Amino acid sequence: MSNISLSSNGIALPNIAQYVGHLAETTAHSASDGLAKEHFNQNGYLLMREVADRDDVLDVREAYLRLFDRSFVKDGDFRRGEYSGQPPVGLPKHGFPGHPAHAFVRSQIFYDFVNSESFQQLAEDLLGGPALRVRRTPLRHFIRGQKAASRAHIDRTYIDSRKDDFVTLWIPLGDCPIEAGGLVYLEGSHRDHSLTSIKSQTVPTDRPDDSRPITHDLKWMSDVTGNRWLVTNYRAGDVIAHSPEIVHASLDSASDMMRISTDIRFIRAGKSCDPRWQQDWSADDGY
Ligand SMILES: O=C(O)CCC(=O)C(=O)O
Repeated sequence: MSNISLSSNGIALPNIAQYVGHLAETTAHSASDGLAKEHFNQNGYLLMREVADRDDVLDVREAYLRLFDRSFVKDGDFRRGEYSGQPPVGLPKHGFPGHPAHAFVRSQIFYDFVNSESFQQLAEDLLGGPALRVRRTPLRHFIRGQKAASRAHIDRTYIDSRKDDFVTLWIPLGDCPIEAGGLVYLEGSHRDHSLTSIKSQTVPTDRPDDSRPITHDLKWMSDVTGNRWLVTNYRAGDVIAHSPEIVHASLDSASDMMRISTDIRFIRAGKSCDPRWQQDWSADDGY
């Protein structure tokens, strides 16, 4: 593991083998063969490279960033999308009505991207049959220095569904090296039934009034479970599918390369979908 310092929500995660490992990846570009599916069932995730066309992904990144002032991106390069060091001024909070992310998840280019055949096929291969895309599709955007990241959680706490009926595809919209703060997974946690009892312990949390995240302290989580956090350098075109049961979180962004991503969910056709997730995402919707 390279020598970079890692943290999540401002709390250090020691970058040593006791706490951090690499996500396994498959060479498959689809999950139609049994091996990829076996990998998913065994690991709780499936990391695949070059599932989406790199240029298509960068088109989406660029179209989103073009909704901001040119001064926000280094050298005015919206496609690369490095942070210039000048935060946008006068905008509502990320994803609230009036913020570019709120408009963007309602745009044609975003709809076309998230409705790509390759994502649909991947979800159907993993679910083993026809699936429907869940409409609420967040657009995440993290900038270096914010000390803000996704807390350790499982998806089933946020969306009401049976675990076998539902899959999430996390898609970086651009290159996302480890230091840019991509998604990290707690190894083996989809099979760890002691996790529910963890919630009854005294758990460090920076959100005492919100019972959905497990904790913001990834080192603590690793210490109590004995499991490592798995990381990777994501590239534009990669997709990682994960089970609703696996614990995941994200790291703080410490890179000029802004972390922009989306997470698409699919539910097995014929199964009821959490009604709160049937509208376009708005960061103030509270779900
Ligand atoms: O991108 C993030 O930081 C969170 C995404 C997430 O939790 C998910 O895809 O389930």
